[in-house]
Amino acid sequence: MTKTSNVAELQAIAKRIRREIVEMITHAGSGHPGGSLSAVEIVVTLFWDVMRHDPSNPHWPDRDRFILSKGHAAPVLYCALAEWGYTPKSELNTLRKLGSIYQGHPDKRFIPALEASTGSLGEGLSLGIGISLAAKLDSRPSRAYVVLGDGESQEGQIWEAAMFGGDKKVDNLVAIVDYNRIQLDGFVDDIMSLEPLADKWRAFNWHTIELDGHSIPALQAAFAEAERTKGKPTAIIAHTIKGKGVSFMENNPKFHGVAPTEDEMKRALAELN
Ligand SMILES: Cc1ncc(C[n+]2csc(CCOP(=O)(O)OP(=O)(O)O)c2C)c(N)n1
Repeated sequence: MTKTSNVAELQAIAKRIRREIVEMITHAGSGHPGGSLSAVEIVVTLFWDVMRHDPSNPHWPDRDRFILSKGHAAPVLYCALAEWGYTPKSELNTLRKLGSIYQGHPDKRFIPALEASTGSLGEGLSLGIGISLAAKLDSRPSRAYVVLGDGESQEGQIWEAAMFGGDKKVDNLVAIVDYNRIQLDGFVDDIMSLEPLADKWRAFNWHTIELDGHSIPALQAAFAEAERTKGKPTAIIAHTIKGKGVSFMENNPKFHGVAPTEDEMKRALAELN
């Protein structure tokens, strides 16, 4: 696997990862397809283009760090780790099986290359802040990228971390909100709206960028802008579609936490060909 900034290549990788996500969750018979599919371009742009990392040296001290705070979207992270050779690709279809390294949520006990075990929502931004501040104290070039859910953003701990990160000027940290507008059992706006979300991050002293979270060029530009931004952490509000790429999953709250059937998998794979 090699890094690339070529948008067509990155889009092809994204499509392949979408197929892998659908297959592994179908084999598992349970899991979270919607929020895995919405975050594909974010994860692909980071792992294939933006982040400094080295699978032959997973604990390279100067590496950039990725934290999937919305840990239930583990399949998208597992695909990236497996494609890069951190973990075996041949075992992706053991997702959620007893003894598999691919547990329902990312678990460092099974995958030491993970930066954090996540799944208890609300914690990842705090972890990212600690990691980013430690890198600064050690004068290392590492940057940290934390992917948050919009439903997750209803957690109080996110805003405590946001306040701290803005005040302490943690400018080697980027929070990406996967704003797919659906949480566990419905639409965020019906349950508890986050709006005005970008203004909230700005008020906490974060450099804030809104974009289409499925646009790889927009993500590339935003990550570059974040790196140029000094004295503030960056929040990227990524407008996405839950279930992106599979017509009957798109914007459908049912596919938050329900696996496709065999028949649905076939239809999904046909669409993703
Ligand atoms: C602290 C905590 N409370 C509840 C849950 C159960 N849970 C799993 S996913 C989820 C909804 C998350 O919604 P969102 O952040 O919007 O994720 P996405 O739509 O991107 O999948 C909830 C409540 C959890 N994992 N952790």
